[in-house]
Amino acid sequence: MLNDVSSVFNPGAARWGDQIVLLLRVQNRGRETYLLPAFSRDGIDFTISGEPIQFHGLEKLGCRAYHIYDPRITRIDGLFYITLAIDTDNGCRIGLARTADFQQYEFLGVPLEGDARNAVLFPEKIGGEYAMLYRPNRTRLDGGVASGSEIELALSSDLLHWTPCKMVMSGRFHYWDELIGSGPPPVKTGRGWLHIYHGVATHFGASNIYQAGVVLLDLNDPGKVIGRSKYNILEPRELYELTGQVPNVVFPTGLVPADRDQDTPVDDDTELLVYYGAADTCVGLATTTVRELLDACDRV
Ligand code: BMA
Repeated sequence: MLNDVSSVFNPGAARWGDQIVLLLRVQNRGRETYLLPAFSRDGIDFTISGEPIQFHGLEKLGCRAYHIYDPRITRIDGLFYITLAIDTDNGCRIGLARTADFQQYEFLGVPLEGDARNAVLFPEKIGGEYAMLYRPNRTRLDGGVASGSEIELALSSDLLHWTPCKMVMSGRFHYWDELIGSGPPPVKTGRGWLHIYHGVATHFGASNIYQAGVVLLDLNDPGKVIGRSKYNILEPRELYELTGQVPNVVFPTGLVPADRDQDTPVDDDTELLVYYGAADTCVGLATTTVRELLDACDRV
């Protein structure tokens, strides 16, 4: 059991039977990082399960994992796939894990080479292949962490071996989304794959501002952007978003359609629960609808 926790943020989210599961990123006062599952029937009151997750097979990483964090969860064929960021001596790596029951977790490996973060899986094969969005880290924030301004697409026939495919979208310099990275996994709608991403404005002296926006990707070609919000859809305004371990941060990582069976496709009226890290200190919940997000995706 973890005692004296300093911060709980950036959770992955999934619907599991009649419950919503969050995989919480938890830090203690040693600034060690743990992932802990939490369960809820209404998506608001969560019960945190006692023990931090242990990944079986983590030796496949081939080096020491200092922190495993920012999980994103995608259900594929009844199993839950978890994409992870892993801090190692060689920089940040994407990790891929799997669970059937949120009790046993199997580490499957590192799907792509190189320094990268913010990987998310699409929930089904597209054109015969599994698809993943990820963000190579080719930039470094002033005095800070490795980051990047391009989201890319990788494809796989078996979920284990991945091939980089193409650059999907870039940051817009001087505006709200200069550096970018995927948020929660994409959601299939009648008009395209709806995908929330985060953008960082780096041109303010005192602090970087982490915000969220939305992009629409072609249903049959997820590397093709067909709409993108000009403005952010969520920005730090509340005190718990403005101050904390890292100020001025909203960082969405979990999205669950409200009140529905997980196998029912969403429609425009579907309400969405968006879980996000606030100031790298706590978890926020924002609600919206598919229609509201589609409307925010200006044509490009
Ligand atoms: C990003 C990641 C996130 C973090 C965010 C704000 O680069 O490290 O885990 O929430 O910065 O600090």
